[in-house]
Amino acid sequence: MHDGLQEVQFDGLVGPSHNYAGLSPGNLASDRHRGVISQPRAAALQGLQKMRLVHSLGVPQGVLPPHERPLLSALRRWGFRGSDEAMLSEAWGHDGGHLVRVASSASAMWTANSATVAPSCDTDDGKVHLVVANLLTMPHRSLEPESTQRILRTIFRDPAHFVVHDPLPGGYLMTDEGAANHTRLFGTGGAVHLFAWGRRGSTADVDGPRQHVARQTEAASRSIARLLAIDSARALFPRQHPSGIDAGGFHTDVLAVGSGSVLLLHEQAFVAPEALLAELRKLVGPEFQAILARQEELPVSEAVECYPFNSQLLQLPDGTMTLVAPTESRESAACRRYIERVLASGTPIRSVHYVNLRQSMQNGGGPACLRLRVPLTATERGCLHARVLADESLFERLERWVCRHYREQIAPEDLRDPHLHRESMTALDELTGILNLGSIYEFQR
Ligand code: SUG
Repeated sequence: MHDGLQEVQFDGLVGPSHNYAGLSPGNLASDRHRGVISQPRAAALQGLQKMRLVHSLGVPQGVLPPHERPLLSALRRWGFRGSDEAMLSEAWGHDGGHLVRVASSASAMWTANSATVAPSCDTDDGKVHLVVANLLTMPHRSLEPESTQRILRTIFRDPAHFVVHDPLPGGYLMTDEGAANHTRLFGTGGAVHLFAWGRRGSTADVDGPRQHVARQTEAASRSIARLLAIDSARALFPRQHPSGIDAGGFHTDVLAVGSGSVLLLHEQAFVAPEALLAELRKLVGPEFQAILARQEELPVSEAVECYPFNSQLLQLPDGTMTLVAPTESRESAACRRYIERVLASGTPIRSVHYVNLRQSMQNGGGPACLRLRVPLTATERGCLHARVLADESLFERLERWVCRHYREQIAPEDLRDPHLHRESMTALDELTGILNLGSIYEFQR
């Protein structure tokens, strides 16, 4: 990276309503843990622990606030009336409580899905561009973009440096899951952006996944590349492998991760991986290195279960890179061996840190899902609004805040409890003060 450009990791704080509702078909962990009792306090502390680690490695760490949940305004727009309590209780009686579960998910924690980002050095107007993801495929996630947009427009509000684009219109044609399907690589040849997609969107797919839904369309990926205002010669649009999606690789970042001139991938991440890697070598430069895991070395089912490719790949101040990987990928012999092979293969990746994110992992969200990468120059970092760049004292304040407000456990039927909503609003109200965000929530207006 150049010009003082540094990638800031913006992690989503786990919200007070973190629970396991089995809302994401095609995400095998979400399905498997449906109805399990969750531990919101432990979940939020695990997330903060990871942020602390990243910050201690010398990598800039940012935080993004949870969204308001349950989102009572959604219940109101679905036609429920009366006091908050009456509405929750009436909605709970419909469809076995499904609408309340949809309105209660803390899924905004997975900020890799909040937006797609291009750094100012890659865009034609020299500004950082962010496109808010519409997240239209999963109903609970489709409730996020409105708040995400408000939050990102608050933090990245300086028009001299930042452009925050609206989520894409166009419904089923334009379904978009944000940076989870985007990778920026960089080498002596310059920057290259990969925008992966799982279904075409504009035409029927006969060759798509058979069991699970493909969440990102090619039409959406191409729109995002246009909006980001990057050189079209530097954008590639590989297709996610349909068998990878059917195996549970619902986002590209479940089966691949890249940064700088390195790409780690499973052979079922993309269709025709060899052709893609040859193209990347041409564009990124001769230093480009890919470590491809074959099915024999690491079965895709194990990669989906243990998430080694959902590691964060971080550039360290000393010029080397490190992997922040979930502990699950150390517990699996095949994943651990793959990571050892990565460390021994002569790339700049020299170390691995295993982190316990069990609470998020059980919903299909690993280290890479929990962060949005935003490469910023020193000037741009100085122009961020609000206190979202973390340091030790912010971590301490946030940990105390979590311990004060978060429940230890949430069982499925707790979601009907109106106290949970009130407790969450009290917590979020205090958080906007800690992060100096102003009144970003509907309930504060
Ligand atoms: O969209 N899980 C999220 C996980 C997102 C992971 N993100 C990335 N791969 N970047 C999802 O499927 C589960 C919620 C529940 O079932 O309660 C959920 O939304």
